[in-house]
Amino acid sequence: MKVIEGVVPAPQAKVAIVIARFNSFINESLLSGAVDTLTRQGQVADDNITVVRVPGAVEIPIAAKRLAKSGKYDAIITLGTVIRGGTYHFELVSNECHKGLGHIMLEYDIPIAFGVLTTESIEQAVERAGTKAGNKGTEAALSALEMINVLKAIG
Ligand code: INI
Repeated sequence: MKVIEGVVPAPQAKVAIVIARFNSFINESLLSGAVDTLTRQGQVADDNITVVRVPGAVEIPIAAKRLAKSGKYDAIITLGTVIRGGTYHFELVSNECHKGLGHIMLEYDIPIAFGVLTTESIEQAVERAGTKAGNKGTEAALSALEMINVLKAIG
């Protein structure tokens, strides 16, 4: 049996992170988790990490598309927080963001890690941004590192 799986260290990797400003007090914790994981576990050089800031989750896909199209990166990590309010807006923002990124990943053949929180409340978001339910930015960075290596291994 031949098994292909990715390891975490990717010392030569170039990674772009797209982060939304909306709900920035949560997103900055996701960014800390992602950068810490890329550098300490992934051994990615600080100079090989590019951070792109956009207004909100709706704008994440177009920035990710431009980065993917540039061919300069091995993976893209997306970070943001969409918190449900009383209206249909939550579905529009989170679905557009998720769907857009899925298309870009396949069209440009580049791993895009989805580190966008979609929660019912601010409390749930805080829990997933470095407190009791872990850090979604860390998880996204780990998945990006693994996918860089698994795609390299597949060839
Ligand atoms: N953007 C977010 O990243 N999270 C949200 O929860 C959110 N809500 O709830 O409205 C949000 N809206 C802004 C949106 O992403 C765009 O920036 C805006 O509509 C301008 O295009």
